[in-house]
Amino acid sequence: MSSTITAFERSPDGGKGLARDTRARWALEETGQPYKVRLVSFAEMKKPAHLALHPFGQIPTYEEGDLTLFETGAIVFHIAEQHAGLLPEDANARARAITWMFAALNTVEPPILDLVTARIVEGNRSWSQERLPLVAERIRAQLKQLSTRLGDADWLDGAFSAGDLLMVSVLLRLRMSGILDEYPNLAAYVARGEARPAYRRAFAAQLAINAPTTG
Ligand code: GTB
Repeated sequence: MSSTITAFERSPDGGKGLARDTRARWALEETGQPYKVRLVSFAEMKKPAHLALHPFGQIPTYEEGDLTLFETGAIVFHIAEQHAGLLPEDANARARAITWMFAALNTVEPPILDLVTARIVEGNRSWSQERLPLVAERIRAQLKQLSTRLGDADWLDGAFSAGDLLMVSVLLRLRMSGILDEYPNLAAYVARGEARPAYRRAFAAQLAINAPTTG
């Protein structure tokens, strides 16, 4: 059954693929599922029709028959559970892949989001320049451990999984900061994720909306 996701009518990143619909698109592409996209404006996201789908008035949402989901992690997990390609068959390997999904969203992403907040939302506060290095150090503390764990492997635990999909997506938000390049194996890991045909299709689809080429 085809699903419908929501995405920004116009993403603030202008098509860099950082808005979270890219994560849902990537999961759908990895598992070969057709999907539709409904574009919403910032104003529409806060109106009752969208709030009925997403209580916090955000994107992405996911609709499939009479099921509606929000939270990208839950959407990716649902897609991975329903379709082959993102979670291993073996029960223990599957549990470990799910652990990496949570690690990406609960451990690695929070300080990265703090950096975005510190730079963009709090950038003009008097204390901002003092806070930024502290936030960056918290990111480095997690990346150091992640880098050690990944070592020379291609993916976090055997074959590419939904854990890698979310970890690569989370790390992508760091690229502009230069911090990712301090960990060459993590930078290469992210590049491997971006090189996957499914990621490229997902990226191209959101780019077509946010930076359409003029004829
Ligand atoms: N926990 C939720 C999830 O994982 O799904 C968070 C969802 C969320 O943050 N959605 C954002 C949103 O709808 C878009 S993705 N924001 C509008 C609002 O809250 O009113 C976050 C995002 C936005 C923009 C960029 N960017 O421009 O680089 C990157 C990421």
